[in-house]
Amino acid sequence: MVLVAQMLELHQFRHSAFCEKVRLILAAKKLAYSVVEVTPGLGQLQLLRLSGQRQVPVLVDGAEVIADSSAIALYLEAQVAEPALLPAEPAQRARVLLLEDWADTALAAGVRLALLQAAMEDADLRAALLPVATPAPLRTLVGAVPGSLLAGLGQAVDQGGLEQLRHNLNQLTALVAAGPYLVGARLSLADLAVAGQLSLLKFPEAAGAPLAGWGVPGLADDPQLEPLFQWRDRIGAELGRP
Ligand SMILES: N[C@@H](CCC(=O)N[C@@H](CS)C(=O)NCC(=O)O)C(=O)O
Repeated sequence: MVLVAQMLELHQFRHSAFCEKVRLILAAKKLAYSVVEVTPGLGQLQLLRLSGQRQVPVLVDGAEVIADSSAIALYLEAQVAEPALLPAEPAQRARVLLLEDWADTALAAGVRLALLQAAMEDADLRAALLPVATPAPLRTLVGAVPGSLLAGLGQAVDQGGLEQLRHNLNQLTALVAAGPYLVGARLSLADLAVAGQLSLLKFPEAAGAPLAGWGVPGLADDPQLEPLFQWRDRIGAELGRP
């Protein structure tokens, strides 16, 4: 174990799939960390000074500042070997890295679309999804915007993208029916990247009230996809993050 600091620091938005991915990695490696909840706007300027960019997650390990969930995963893998989240065998490793990249890009884009559509129809959800550190007046304002005003945005919701998401979720369901992990016989970064994204389609208990247990209508309550969300819950429970 060659971490620099006694205690790692995770700069995050609570309801971010990329931050959930990093929290799952930290849990898998059994690493203690403290959380800095970033305030949208001002907090992101501080993040820019700290890390040279404005997005979360950012991990701080003493003088080491690492932005981007994939870079954080590689950093932690290099510093804390066990349990390995990247297989040593080259083809297995390649499968894991390809799936991670797919989860972070195509799956993430589909999940964002589905959540956007659900949020357009639900003012409470819009307010609940805001980063925890969002100032109360802004939270009220966002919650109060009538859904009808967002209808224009609705035009922008790409139905093809939603169809592709459903198709891909069906493929994932087939994969998790075939074995406990997406690649090989052990937990890997692929599982954690996918589980992180799924946590925005059906929020785990760890999301806290009011989002815990809430899911995107039409997906989270689809019986065909139930084994996939059960798989996500099992991965979370295995890491002590129900
Ligand atoms: N590729 C990045 C994506 C991170 C990302 O998209 N972060 C979002 C939150 S989920 C963010 O910070 N958005 C605020 C912004 O872009 O200003 C990763 O893997 O960490």
